[in-house]
Formats: sequence, C-alpha cells, structure tokens
Amino acid sequence: MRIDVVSIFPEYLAPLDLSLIGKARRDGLLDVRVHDLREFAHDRHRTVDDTPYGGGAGMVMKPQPWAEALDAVVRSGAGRADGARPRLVVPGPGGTPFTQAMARELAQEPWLAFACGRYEGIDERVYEHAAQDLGLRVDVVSLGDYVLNGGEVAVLAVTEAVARLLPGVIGNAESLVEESHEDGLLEYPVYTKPASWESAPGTTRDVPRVLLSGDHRAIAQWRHQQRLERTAARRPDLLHASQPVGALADLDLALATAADAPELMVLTRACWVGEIARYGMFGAGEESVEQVADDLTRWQTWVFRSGGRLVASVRGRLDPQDPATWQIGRLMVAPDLQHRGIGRELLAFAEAQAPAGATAYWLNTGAGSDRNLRIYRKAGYRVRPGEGSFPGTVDLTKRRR
Ligand code: JDK
Repeated sequence: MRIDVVSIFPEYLAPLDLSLIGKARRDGLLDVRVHDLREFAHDRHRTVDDTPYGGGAGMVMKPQPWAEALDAVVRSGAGRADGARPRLVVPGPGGTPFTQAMARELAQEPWLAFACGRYEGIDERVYEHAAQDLGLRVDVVSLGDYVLNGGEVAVLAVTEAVARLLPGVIGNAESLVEESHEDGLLEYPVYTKPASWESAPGTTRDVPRVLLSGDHRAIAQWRHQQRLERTAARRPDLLHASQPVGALADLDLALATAADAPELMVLTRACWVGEIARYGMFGAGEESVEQVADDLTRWQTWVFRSGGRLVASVRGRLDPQDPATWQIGRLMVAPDLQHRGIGRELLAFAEAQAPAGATAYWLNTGAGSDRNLRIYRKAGYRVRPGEGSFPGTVDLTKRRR
C-alpha cells in the first residue's frame, strides 16, 4: 500500500518510521511519502493561511498550496500499473467517525492520501477540487468528539489502524483472527504471571481463580460476563447497539406512562425533524414534556424499547366525535432503526389494538410526506379528498375487515 501525507509539520509524522509500521516500510509492504505543504506556497513567506471570509476566529488554509500539493501527489502516480488514484482522507473534527470498519475498508485500497489541516481547517473548495477536478474519493474523518490542533495525530492513528490490517504487517496472524469476530462488546481483562503478585508491601493481588482452573467452559463464561459488565459500565451505547433489532418482536412493549414523556418527546423530535421544519407539525416541535404527558391521558400510547432505550411508539384512540373510528397517531421508529419494516409492523399492531366496535381506521400525515403516504397506501389506506385535519396534512382512512 502506498500512503502520501501532506502537512505543514512533516516531522510530526516521524513515528511512522518506528515499530510495526517502520518494519512494514522496510519490508516493502508500505510505501509512505510525507510532503511539506509549504513547498507548494510560492510567496516569500510561503504563506499557507489567511483570514476567514465571513469573519470569525482564527485562520483558514488557502486553497492554492493545497491544490498544487494534491495535484502533485496524483501526478506522481501517473505511471502506476493499476492506473489508480489515491483515496483522500482528510481528518477534521466534523468528519465521519473513524471506526474499525472504516480501517478495514481503507486497508483494501492500494493508495491512500492524507491531507493534514491546521488552524480552523482548509478552504472548502479544496475538497471540491479533489473530488470533482481530480476525481478522488474524499472522506473527512474524525477520531472522536474532541478537538485536536491539526490532522497529523489523526493520520498517525488511522495509518496505524490500517497498516496493522495489511497482510504480513502483524507477525501473529492469530491476533487478527480473534478480532474479526467482533460482537460489539468490549474486551475481557487479561492477566499474566505471577498468579499472585505483591503490588505493595503487605498487598498481594491474585489472578482470578477461574483462569487457573483449566475449565475452559467456565473461563469462557467468566470472560463473557466480564465483557458485558465492562460494556455496561464504560460503553452503554454499545450494549444497546449489540442487541440486534430486526422486527417489532425484538422490542419490549409497554403502555406509556407519564414517566415515558421525556423520552417520547425526544423520539418525536428525532423522527420528525423534517416534518417539523416543513409543517411545524401542528406544534409537535414545540411540545413540552407536560403536554406530551397530558396527551397520554387522551390516547392509549404504546412504547417499544430495545435494551432499555425507547425506540418506537404509536398511539390510538376512538374518535371522540365518531366512536366507530379508531384513530392512529404518532407512528414513530427511531431514525437509526428505520427502513427495516418496523413501521409497517407498528401500524398493524396499532390496528389490532382497536376495540371491537371500531369499523374504520383513521390517520393523518403531511401532504408531502411521500414515503409515509406510500406505506399507508400499501397498507390499504386511502387519502380523503381535501385538506386533512391540520394545515398541510391529509387524512387517510381504511375500513376494518
Ligand atoms: C484536523 C485543524 C483544528 C480547531 C473549529 C471545531 C467545533 C469549531 C479545526 N477528531 C478530531 N478532532 N480534531 C480533529 C482535527 C482538528 C483540526 C484539523 C483534525 C485541522 N484542526 C480545529 C477548531 C476548529 N471548531 C469544533 C467548533 C476546527 C480531528
């Protein structure tokens, strides 16, 4: 794999000569070339930054040196047998979070280029130039939600994560095999000799006995339990994500109470950002927790949870004006769990909750919410002519069979 790095601090990348990456370079597995951005700044002071248009703090990196540097990197590959262009990775605090999945993806590329920004970042037109004029795939990536002073440390991290996945870079291929069955839990704690260690005068620390037992089943169980406990303590977000949700049946159902109101309010806003912006969504965007809780007394509201997190909800009631009509509302699935058919199942669930006397179902949606309308039509609903019960919406009905 070839890696080009452009930076105003080429010395910052010196660690790429060390350890596994340095060895991989010497073994010919990695071809790393670091370029000084200032070589492409031609004024007397080799200026690479200037003040931001529109005002604001700090400086912004000028487009011209960056364009010349990237052009030179791309040109340097002109004679490559694979005719390839590099994939450009630009660290930035506003980038896509860098993950092991992305490391695996990048490890498949024959050629990566990294652009290390400084100051407040790089003039946006450089990204356009790279993508549209040079034809590069450009990814802005973030190491995490904290602010560094520049992209160099991120490049060191990404390069290390990618390089260790290249065939031949890690001596012990088993280390990678073990990693490959990732299940979204943190690792178990590890121990080595001595089994009993005097860490301070009068204090001995023993390795957990089960690890010395030779009972492989018991060891596997203990390790799994440790992984669950650690994940719950340190990364509860992973615990939720590790619970696969493919259908409504995977979720825990309950009737909503006032205690669910805050989460319901958050779910409503998360699900309806688009609609709230377009229609004001009959006030759903500004509803207070008290109003949400108050609605629970007028509607039967069902909440569905995954790993404790409220991820879907729907409500229903008999029409106060027409007790033969079952009104269905607030059909919501958390954005990260949408597009797996849960909404459709939720609708069928809400219909099934209608009491015996109901002969028709009724619901209401934004007149321009095409996806919703398609789903409702497919489920047998028909749009009532004219405006719906709220401005900018339509009402839909379906006979109960
Ligand atoms: C590349 C310059 C510094 C500092 C503006 C951002 C919200 C506005 C850039 N994961 C991660 N963290 N930080 C980086 C990273 C920082 C970089 C560069 C990567 C190039 N900087 C910088 C401040 C801002 N500020 C946070 C408010 C932008 C990657």
